[in-house]
Amino acid sequence: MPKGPGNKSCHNVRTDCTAPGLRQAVLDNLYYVSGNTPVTASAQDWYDAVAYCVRDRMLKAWNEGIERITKALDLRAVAYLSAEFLIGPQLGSNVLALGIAEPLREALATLGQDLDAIVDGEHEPGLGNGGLGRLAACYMDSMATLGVPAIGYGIHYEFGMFTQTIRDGWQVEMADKWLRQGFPWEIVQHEFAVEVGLGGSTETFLDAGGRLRVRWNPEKRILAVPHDIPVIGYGGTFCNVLRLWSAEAVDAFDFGSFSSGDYGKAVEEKILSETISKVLYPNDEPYQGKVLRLGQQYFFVSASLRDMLRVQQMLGKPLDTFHTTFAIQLNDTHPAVAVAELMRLLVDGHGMEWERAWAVTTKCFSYTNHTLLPEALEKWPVELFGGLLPRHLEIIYEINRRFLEEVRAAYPGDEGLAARLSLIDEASPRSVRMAHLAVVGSHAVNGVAALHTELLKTHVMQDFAALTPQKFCNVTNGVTPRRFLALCNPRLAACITSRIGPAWINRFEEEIGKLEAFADDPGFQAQWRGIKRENKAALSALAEKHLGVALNPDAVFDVQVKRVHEYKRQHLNILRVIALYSAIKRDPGAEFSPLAVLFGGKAAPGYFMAKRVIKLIHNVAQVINGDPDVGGRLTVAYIPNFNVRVGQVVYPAADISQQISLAGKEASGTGNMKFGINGAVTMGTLDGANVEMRQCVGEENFFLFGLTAPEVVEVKRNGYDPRAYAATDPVLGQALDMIASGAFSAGDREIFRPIVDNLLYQDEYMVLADFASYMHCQALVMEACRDTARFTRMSILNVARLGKFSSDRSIRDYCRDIWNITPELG
Ligand code: OAK
Repeated sequence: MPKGPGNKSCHNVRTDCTAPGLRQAVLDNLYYVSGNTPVTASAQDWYDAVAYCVRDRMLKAWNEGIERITKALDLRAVAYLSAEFLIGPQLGSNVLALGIAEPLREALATLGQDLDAIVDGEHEPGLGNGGLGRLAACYMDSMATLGVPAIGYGIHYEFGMFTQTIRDGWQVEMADKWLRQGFPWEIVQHEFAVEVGLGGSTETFLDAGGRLRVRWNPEKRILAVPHDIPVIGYGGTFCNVLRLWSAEAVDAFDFGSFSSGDYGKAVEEKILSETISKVLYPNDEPYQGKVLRLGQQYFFVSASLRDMLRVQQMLGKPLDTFHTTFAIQLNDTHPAVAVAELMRLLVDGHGMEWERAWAVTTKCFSYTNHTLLPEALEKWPVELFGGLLPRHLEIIYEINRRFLEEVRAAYPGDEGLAARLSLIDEASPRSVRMAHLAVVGSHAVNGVAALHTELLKTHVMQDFAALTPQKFCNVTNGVTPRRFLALCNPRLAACITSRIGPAWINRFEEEIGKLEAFADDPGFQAQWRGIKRENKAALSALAEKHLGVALNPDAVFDVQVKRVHEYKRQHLNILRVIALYSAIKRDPGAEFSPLAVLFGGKAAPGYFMAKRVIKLIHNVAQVINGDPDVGGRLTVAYIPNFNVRVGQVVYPAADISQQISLAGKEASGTGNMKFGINGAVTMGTLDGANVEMRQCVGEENFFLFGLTAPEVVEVKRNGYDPRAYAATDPVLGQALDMIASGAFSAGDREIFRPIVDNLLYQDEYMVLADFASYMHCQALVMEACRDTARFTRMSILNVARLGKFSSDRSIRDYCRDIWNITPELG
């Protein structure tokens, strides 16, 4: 018998989905892709072999998808432009989409391998910071599931989001080398690489027809190389592509320098060019001076638009119908320079008249805003912008000139209005307002939750909304029920399916409500609680392994996982924990139902206050977890390196979801939805999508506290004085005193002074104002948790009534209200 992957001939080794066929395919890959046998294979080899086996089975739908976009003349595809796609681990979700989990599990078992262990071992690509990037990935999933032709365009960062480790309670960042072991899901498409210019100058010239034209002579050119990742819809028949660009040198090697002995200079060009896609910027930091970031944005936007124009030309369609081929969605302002770039490509590159080019451009683009925080609105100093993109600055000036002419015609004499609407902020240093460019260049602008859209229209973009009210609309965010329920919570998924059938997986909004009929069924309730307990035990095992902290699966799991930011108010949460601890200390014998308070999330590396809050949480955890008076009834843990993979273990285990941002600050939130569809009950403010979630689940199934957005404005207008709250609320005063006096820092009164002082003397996010209401709410939560049947009913109803928050619904909204596209699969 010949040595090899086995002696059975298998002609369909790349397509067969039976257990024997999959077994053969895995062995084949092991042998021919990584040069191994089951005896020599490492865990990574097994992963690769399984991943390639699964990828093979996606390629039929993949090739049909590419043909669909490049052949159909009457098809409009979405081009989703986003600087971040936080796609998470790929193996499990692709197996789910193809429906091959069971035969694959069986096949691997015959080889002594465990599918779940292989899935769990995947190192995820961290190509996003948080909400915005993960939303883009959920939308890619939904577009593929609904049959909406789409290409996601983004950046193939060499280093994604940093890995967070904790040393002595402090966050320490480590580089994320996600590509070190290769990434089996991507296909590099060198033939579609394009050159992108940067810097240099512009000149005018007369073309053959005697027209004055402008030419940009870039100082530098960088090669953009596409890396394609298939995004397959649930059911496995429809596949879209995520195309991520990496930067390479046009000439990787300068032989002139090499032959004259300057070896360093010979590769200098390569190193400089590659820096463009080197690293993902952590958000929550000021934008000043980040010329590389603007370079990144332009780099991927230019390559993507040129890719789309290539498709347009391949289809043989005239350029002035470009908008009928692509609906281009700007995911926040990071890709907003696309407005100027498309104008440049059409006007300078193809000689189109300005007015025609502008009509095409505005019909193509639409813009989603994802933040109300003024510091997160991108502005680029004119000097920096013009240095890197001289032609684009000229184009933006011309767009602005024409736009302000219209404004002045509509509102004669109102120079204040013109200044407020201008694409250029004239305050020193003069800067380009990217949100204004995005609004002016788009036919639709949306916020991501009803409250957020309302606040955009009445505050942040008030003048634009008055000028062009028809442009503004709301599309409330959603999350994919495939990854965030079916995949991450298989026990609950099976339980739901056993009662209402499996259609909820791709018809969540329509089907999940059927669960409501079982909300009071004692048998179903017991099953529901049993599953939650098993999920808590799984999370406990993880905490035990990584943190050495034992979590009691019979405790209420109360969880806040998200980026650490003052507006999200992790410090309000820890003040609550301190107050509960004080109550136990005051009367250790009193009844206290076991409570595990869990945190997780990364702080931007340069965000001083957020990093100190992480340290405070750790120090408080150490004191409480080690106090014999507490006796394990209250436990605090910080789950390190929160990412998609960790989220998939955390969401299913939560009883209570903490969504406690100051009203008016969180655009939507999506973690709130992920917790909710896994049966956690929200303790939250009327902020972002919480408002709509509460409407859906019913106010009796949501723990509300805190000021409303209008009250926040009102209290601030009257002169907010946080010290007054500390002085009049003894529980709050004591919690602050404990931190200040060093009770959680071995007597060190300095380490947390910045937090306490900030709360007492500034408190921009009104932690102290909401504290009493939060504590009152906490008492109601504890009371509800003690009534098992009541709480289980609340949990079931949260799942049953959150159908709206499927990203499938969001994508249908975009299709109907913004893109004018009909999903092919319903
Ligand atoms: C990141 C950088 C700049 C602007 C916004 C963000 C961002 O991540 N925003 C978040 O987007 C999510 C998806 O829409 C929302 O759910 C979050 O509320 C919002 O903070």
